Amino acid sequence: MSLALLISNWDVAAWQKSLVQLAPDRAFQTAPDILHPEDVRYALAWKPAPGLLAQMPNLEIIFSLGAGVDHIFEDDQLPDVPVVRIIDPDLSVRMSEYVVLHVLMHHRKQRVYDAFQADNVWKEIPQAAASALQIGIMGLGILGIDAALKLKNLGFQVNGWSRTEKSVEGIDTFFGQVGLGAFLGQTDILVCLLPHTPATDGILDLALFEKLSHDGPLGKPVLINAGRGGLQREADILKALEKGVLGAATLDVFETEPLPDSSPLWTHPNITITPHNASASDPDTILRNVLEQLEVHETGGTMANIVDPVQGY
Ligand code: NDP
Ligand code: OXD
Repeated sequence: MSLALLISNWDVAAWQKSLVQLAPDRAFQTAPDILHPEDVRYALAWKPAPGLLAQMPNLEIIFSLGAGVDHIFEDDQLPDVPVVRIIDPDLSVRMSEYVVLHVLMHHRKQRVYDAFQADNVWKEIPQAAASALQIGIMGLGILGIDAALKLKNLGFQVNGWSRTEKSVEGIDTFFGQVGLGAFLGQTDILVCLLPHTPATDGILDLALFEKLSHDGPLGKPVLINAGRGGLQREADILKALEKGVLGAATLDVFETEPLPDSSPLWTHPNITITPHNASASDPDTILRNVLEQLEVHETGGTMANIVDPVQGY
């Protein structure tokens, strides 16, 4: 019985090398060469080809090689086996680095200074205190809470929004549809760390941007989305920037990835783009996490981080 590495869009060779080093005694097959699907007991997946998992009759567990599981639940032939996701300090630290970097970039107006430097301009512009800025984290889960606490430590006012009620010391929390309007109204920089599910699909649209605070120290609100591309309506982001409903955006994730060459997002002066690398999955770290979970499972224990298929995250 073997493992299967089902990976698209990442460097498969790095994962194979790491798996051989960390688990030399475990046989594994790698997509697309799954020659013996009946041998596969555990699938280690990142964006597996739709329908592939259904071809494995003895599959027991699907491990997502990242925090998100939308890439697995999108498969309409998904076998009825547990899906386990990654919760690991390495993912949280990397994501918080990204969030802090981009919040500070907008707060300290770094893109303006980059433009000044290109023209040899020595000029200082007024700078608000961090404590004057309200950062709203949409998705107060494992990654959202870590980022929220780090931003709080830097002196920002931090709010968080989740599906169910949450209490996090030092953070003002809001939840559900009833809490969304008040949360947005107190947000100068919106950081989205939501999962992509049917309930959150396209949530980042013009109507939502219009509810953000428009009288904060930055003049216009800013969007940072490192959750998933399916959360955002890119035409609405462009419209919001054009109308002055948003002042700027940092986007790590896109409706179509890789972002097509023809996308107007690439050249917009107020958009910062990164290639879905806000919190990259490091093969050694992630595979260690998976192998520890397998050890628990195979010795009769209960694995952690099993995803609720009803909520889809
Ligand atoms: P969690 O499941 O720990 O947190 C998700 C949060 O979103 C929870 O607070 C949850 O609410 C909230 N949420 C979910 N659905 C809704 C809803 N309908 N309305 C309001 N709130 C909702 O996930 P993680 O923090 O580990 O990861 C979050 C996402 O980040 C991943 O799903 C993935 O898409 C993305 N990600 C992106 C990466 C990148 O490199 N760009 C890397 C890693 C992850 P509640 O607390 O009530 O359950
Ligand atoms: C993840 C990701 O979900 O890298 O972990 O996007």
